[in-house]
Amino acid sequence: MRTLFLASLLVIGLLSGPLPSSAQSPVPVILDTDMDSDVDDVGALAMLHAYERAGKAQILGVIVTSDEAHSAACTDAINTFFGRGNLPIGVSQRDSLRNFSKYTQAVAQEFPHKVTNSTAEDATTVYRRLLAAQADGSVVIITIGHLTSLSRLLNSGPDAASPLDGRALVARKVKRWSCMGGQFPKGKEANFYRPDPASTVNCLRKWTLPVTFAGWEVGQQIVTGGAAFRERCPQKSPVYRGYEKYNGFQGRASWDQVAILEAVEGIEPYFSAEKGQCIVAADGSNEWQSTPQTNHQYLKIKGSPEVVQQRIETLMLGR
Ligand SMILES: [Ca+2]
Repeated sequence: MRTLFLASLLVIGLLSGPLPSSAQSPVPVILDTDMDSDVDDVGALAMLHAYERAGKAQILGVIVTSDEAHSAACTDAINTFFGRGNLPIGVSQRDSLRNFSKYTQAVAQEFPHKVTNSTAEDATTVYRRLLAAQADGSVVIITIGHLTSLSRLLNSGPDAASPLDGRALVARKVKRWSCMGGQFPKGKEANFYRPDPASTVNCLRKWTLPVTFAGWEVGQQIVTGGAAFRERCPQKSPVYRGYEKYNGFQGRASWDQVAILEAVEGIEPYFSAEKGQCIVAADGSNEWQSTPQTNHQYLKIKGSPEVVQQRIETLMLGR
């Protein structure tokens, strides 16, 4: 009887195809963020923590690509708030820092953290160590800022973590890249051109694995963090304080959150993908070329932006 039962399960499993995503292993991710001028990075990091608690993502570490003085401390404070104060943080810059964020200093002052930009490890060191420790072909890199740190990773040489150079290490360990950047089919978007378009060109030239672009025009349609969000969000939260300090809950486009959604849940059910090739000029402007053989795709919203907006805000609440 038991054998029959197990055989039935096996047949059902074979007939039903792949297990639903909720039953799959958590997606191991490295988040690369410019936690400074805009607040969508706060929402994006909160989403990632919600996914981790739901068993859908495993956050390996966070790379902070910013010259803002409190960007790393703010990132660590958010991680600590969500119970992950042990997460490695690597920074792109440790001196000549500036104060220009509306929210990072307040979040850092009001919520416990251990890491600061001055004391954090170097981004390339952290990227390489995290990748070297993972299974081959497993890691999803999510960039929601400019591409200075990813470019340095690709340019890096062997170190204590791995005898492989950056390109070989990425080719060995990474599964794919989810990138908030660019404007499609053509345009000029901040993560690609400000402040480091040379790194964008370098990354796209050296990247050989699949990459999905969440372009400016997608997140622009999805406004989160407005008055309705304020009513639902606990006040003693770095997410609440971030959005409050940024613009008093007037709402903000969800450029970065779209990349998180796609990185963990995939294209469906919220998006469709256009396959081709993203061409980036030296000034960081980009345009799309339709080509049959490609590792590039960009997202389009499928259905109502309101459905995506509600999904993102629920995750930003940590649910
Ligand atoms: Ca960002």
